[in-house]
Amino acid sequence: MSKITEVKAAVETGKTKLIAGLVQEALNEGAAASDILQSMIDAMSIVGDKFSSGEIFVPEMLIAARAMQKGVEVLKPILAGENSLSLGKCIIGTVSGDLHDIGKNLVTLMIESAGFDMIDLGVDASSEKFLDAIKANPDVKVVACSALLTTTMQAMKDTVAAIKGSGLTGFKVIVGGAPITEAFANEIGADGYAIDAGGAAILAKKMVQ
Ligand code: B1M
Repeated sequence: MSKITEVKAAVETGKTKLIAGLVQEALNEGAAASDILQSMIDAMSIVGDKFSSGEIFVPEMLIAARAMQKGVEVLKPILAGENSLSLGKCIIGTVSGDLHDIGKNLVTLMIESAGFDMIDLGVDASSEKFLDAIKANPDVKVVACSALLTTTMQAMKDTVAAIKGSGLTGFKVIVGGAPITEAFANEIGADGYAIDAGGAAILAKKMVQ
C-alpha cells in the first residue's frame, strides 16, 4: 500500500494517533501536499457515503473528521506557503445551525495564503455575528459564508440577505460548501461562488481587483 493510500485509509477509519506520522511519511516519500490533501477529502467522501447507507454513525464521522484535522495540521505550513502581500481583511464563518468546519478551515487557509488577513467566526455563526464582525472591521474586503447541510442553505440565504440589507458597503460576499451551487449563489444575491478552497482563494482575489 502506498503511503497516500495509507493516509486515506487512516482518515476513513479514524486513526487519529497515526495520521500525522503517515502524512509526514508520505511527504518524506515525495508525495505532493495537494495529493495528500485530496486523498483525505476522498476519504471523507467515503465516510459520508457510509453514513448515508447506515454503515457508520455520527461518532465515527466525528472521529474521521478529527483524523483529517490532524493530517491537515501537518500540511498547513506547506499549503499556506509564504505571502508578504496584503489584500485586506476577510471575515469567514460557517452559517447558523451548521457545525461542519473542515472545508471552511481549508478555505480559510487558502484565502489567507492568497494574502488576506482572516477573521474566523467559527461554526454556527449567526447573521448577527457576521454583521457585528463587519461593523467591527469597516475595512473588510470579503465576507465568506460556508454551509454543508441542505437544511442550512436557508441560513446562508438569511445571512446574505441580512448583510446585503444592512446598508454596510465596501466589501463582497462570497459563498460555498457542498450543497451550494452557482445558481443558488446568484439566487440569494451573493457576489461570488467557488466550488472548493483553491477556487475560493482565486475568487477572493478577484473580488478585490
Ligand atoms: Co455531517 N453531514 N452531519 N458531520 N458530514 C455531511 C455534510 C453529509 C453529506 C453526510 C451524508 O449524509 N452523506 C450530511 C448532509 C446531508 C445533507 O444536508 N443533504 C451530513 C449530516 C446529515 C450531518 C448531521 C445532520 C448528522 C446527524 O446528526 N444525524 C449532523 C449535523 C450537525 C450540524 O452541522 N448541525 C452532522 C455532523 C457531522 C460531524 C460533526 C460528525 C462531522 C463534522 C465535523 C467537523 O466539520 N469538524 C461531519 C462530517 C465529517 C461530515 C462529512 C462526512 C464530511 C464533511 C467534510 O469535512 N468533508 C460529510 C459528507 C461529505 O462531505 N461527503 C457530512 C471534507 C471537506 C474538505 O469538504 O466540507 O465539502 P467540504 O468543503 C469543501 C467544499 O465544500 C468547499 O471547499 C472545501 C474544500 O475544498 N467549501 C467552500 C466549503 N465551504 C466553502 C466556502 C466557500 C467556497 C468553497 O466560499 C466561501
